[in-house]
Amino acid sequence: MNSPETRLIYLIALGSNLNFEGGGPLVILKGALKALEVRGFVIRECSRFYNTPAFPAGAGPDFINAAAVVEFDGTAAQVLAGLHDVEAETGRLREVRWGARTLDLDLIAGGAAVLPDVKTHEYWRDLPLEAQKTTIPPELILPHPRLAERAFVLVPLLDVAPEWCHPVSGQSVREMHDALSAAARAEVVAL
Ligand code: PH2
Ligand code: MG
Ligand code: MG
Repeated sequence: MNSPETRLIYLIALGSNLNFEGGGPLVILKGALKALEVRGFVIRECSRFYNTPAFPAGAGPDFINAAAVVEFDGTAAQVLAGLHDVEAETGRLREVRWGARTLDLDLIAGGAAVLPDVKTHEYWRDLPLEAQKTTIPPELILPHPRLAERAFVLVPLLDVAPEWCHPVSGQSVREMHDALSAAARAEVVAL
């Protein structure tokens, strides 16, 4: 079972770059936060909303991204199931990897947990970009293996969890954010 000081606090990244039932990405993300609350997630902090260019470049319309610190009385697998349910409610089809999506809820971290283990985490973290396009991890990897590379995750996270420390690298969100290029950070623009 989770221990209160670690596994009950989860970091979640939210993204959207398509409309759903007439609502744009901002409406979708706000609706997703409400839907998470209905499912028992306690939203401790939510970042500002940011306009971000799609990754990889040219992959589709700009995203709106945000990040939240949530409390949940359950395991990472249960959190992930809840995120997938909310995605499905919001019209999310399981589509092309990195393609456009109505709602993307990514589990970024669960306290200081490393899943499934440090060696496997490092394997996925160090996988070259080309291989990432064709291979998807068969199991949940936490923290999110691409966390340190993504301005559209780290800039919002800096709003809500600047002191959270990556359990493998030892770097804080602030340190990972500051290590991004100025150009990458500048692409993430608060609404
Ligand atoms: N999510 C992706 C792929 N590309 N690009 C941006 N800017 N924001 C995202 O949330 C995002 C992305 C796959 O999860
Ligand atoms: Mg994503
Ligand atoms: Mg996702």
